[in-house]
Amino acid sequence: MKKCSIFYGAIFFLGLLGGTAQATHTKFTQPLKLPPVLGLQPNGTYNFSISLEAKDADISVPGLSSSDKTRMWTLSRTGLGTLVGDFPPPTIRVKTGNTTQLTVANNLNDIQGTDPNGTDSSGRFQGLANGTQNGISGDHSEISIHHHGSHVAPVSDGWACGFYIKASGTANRSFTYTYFLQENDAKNNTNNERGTTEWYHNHRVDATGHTVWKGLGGGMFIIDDPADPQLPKGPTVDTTGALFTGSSGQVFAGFKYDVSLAIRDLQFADANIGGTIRHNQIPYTFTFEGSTGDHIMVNGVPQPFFKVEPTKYLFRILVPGNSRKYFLRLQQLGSTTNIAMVQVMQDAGIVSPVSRTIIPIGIAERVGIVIDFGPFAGKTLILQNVQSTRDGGDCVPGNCSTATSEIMQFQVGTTVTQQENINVANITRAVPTPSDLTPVVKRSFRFDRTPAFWVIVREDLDQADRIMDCDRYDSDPVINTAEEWTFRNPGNWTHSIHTHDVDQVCVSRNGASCPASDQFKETWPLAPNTTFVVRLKPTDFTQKDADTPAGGCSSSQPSGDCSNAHLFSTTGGTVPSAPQNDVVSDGATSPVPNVEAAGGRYMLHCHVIEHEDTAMMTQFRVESSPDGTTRTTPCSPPGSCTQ
Ligand SMILES: [Cu+2]
Repeated sequence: MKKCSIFYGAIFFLGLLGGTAQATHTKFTQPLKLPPVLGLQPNGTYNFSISLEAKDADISVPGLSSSDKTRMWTLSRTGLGTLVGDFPPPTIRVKTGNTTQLTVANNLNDIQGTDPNGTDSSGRFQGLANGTQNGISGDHSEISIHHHGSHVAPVSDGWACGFYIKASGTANRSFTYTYFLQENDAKNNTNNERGTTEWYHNHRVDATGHTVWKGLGGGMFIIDDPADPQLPKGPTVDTTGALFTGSSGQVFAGFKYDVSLAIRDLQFADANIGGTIRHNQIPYTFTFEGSTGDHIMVNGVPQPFFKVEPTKYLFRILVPGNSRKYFLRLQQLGSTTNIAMVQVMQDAGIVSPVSRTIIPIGIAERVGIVIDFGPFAGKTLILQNVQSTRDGGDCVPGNCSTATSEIMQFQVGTTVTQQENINVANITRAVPTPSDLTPVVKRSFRFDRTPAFWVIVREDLDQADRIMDCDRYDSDPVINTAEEWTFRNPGNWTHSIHTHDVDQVCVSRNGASCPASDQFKETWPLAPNTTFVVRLKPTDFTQKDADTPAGGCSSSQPSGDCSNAHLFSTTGGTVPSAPQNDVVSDGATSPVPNVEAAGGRYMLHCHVIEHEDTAMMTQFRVESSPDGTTRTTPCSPPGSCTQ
């Protein structure tokens, strides 16, 4: 097992030459743009490809001193052939129940040439290809793409510790992920995943922060749910929102009344790239509490305006940034009356509608909301970030500036292109209840911090602080067996707690019943002094072949290569004496893995990226039976295996 000393602090990839840019740009001066959409293919197996390339992003930051383009990491449509890449990355619309493959290629070095900070033969500025984070050595240009919210075989889960897609060499330059888009959630008889708003992002252990900051996070929407006809859709549009006719040069961007809003922040500054000072760059500054910027971007546009029609829109809102949380509120310009936003999607899928006026949304959470602009023809509405309602503890430097208090503007027109007879009140989609999942095992996790790490502690095991270790798994749920997990945050920082592979049903929050808006999720807003209790039932297996080999993560791994994976040292905490026992609800016990046991496969972690990068992750291995056995082949389709 590799050990590595770690230090934390502000590490800049690029020389930060100028002061940070002032957020003085005039808001609501640029139109919202829509990400390109992959997914026009007919029914059948969908195969999509995207390419990681360091390219200029089509970002214009009014008020900054130059027209220099912002160099980002883009997950671009393949064959784009231009200097400008896709930011945000393309939205992928996948049909529920249809096996879908996503091939991701890492072309960072191919695009950048041999000098990561030089210019290539086309004279393009390079930079950002490599670089390290947190002072950890190793190649941080390799990536692993997690389909967030998916129910998927481990090998396609985007493991943080392996199966890396590499930027150099000849091996492992691309990886094809397979998504079955099937799931049994106890109240969905189709066995297909519910329609919802999911997304995809890099998950490379230790070093995800700089890549998320640079742009690696796009939407992945599960469509063709039985409830879809009751949601706004409208005619097809291009990336400007104009009607899509398929003419040359137009890029398909989904549907007029079904709109993706990726809300994130960035900080712009001058930077030295290849010996040349370039403005409008985004050097990443690691901040232990969570990195933030003072510009709010929606789909890559700072505080945009969006021309809408006086009808109903579905907005799929995701927060693919590093750490900033938002408190969404909608008001008409000049009014203090809150306008209702009807939530029809939680993380795990379409649910019966819940009318809301304030919607807190943290990193990696998603909501689908329907806004009826019908009563506001000719008016102007503002989507605000109501910072005064924050739930304490997460107001970090840069997080409370006025520049971040308004997100975007809606300019409501007076005509409707396509009348739709939408009544979201007709959506009646039950979610599983706690009584559907009687737990056999209970586990409790405390999300805490030490001077050098954010940690996850199995409180029921009386563990000392535990540091994420790729070689270790801390929990061993059994297939088709319900468990109850408690997430407790005794600290003063808000976490976003994400469990891979399996959706969870809320049992209680701080001992009370769960809010109607937070019933069925996989990313939980764990505010300070908050305890969530959830239930879950895994239906996928860890594959034995994909386990970390006994003795440590090594290049002998058959399907991937985790030789460059950094394994956190345990210097930040102590390890418990083994074996310990899980507390089983009937009073019996079952053995849990030793800390040095073979590796796990699914992640439970905080999605504040800087917390995740400083060890706030734990692994669980889904076993075939209580004796600890695992399958050697994927369960295909998920949920169809019984052992
Ligand atoms: Cu956290």
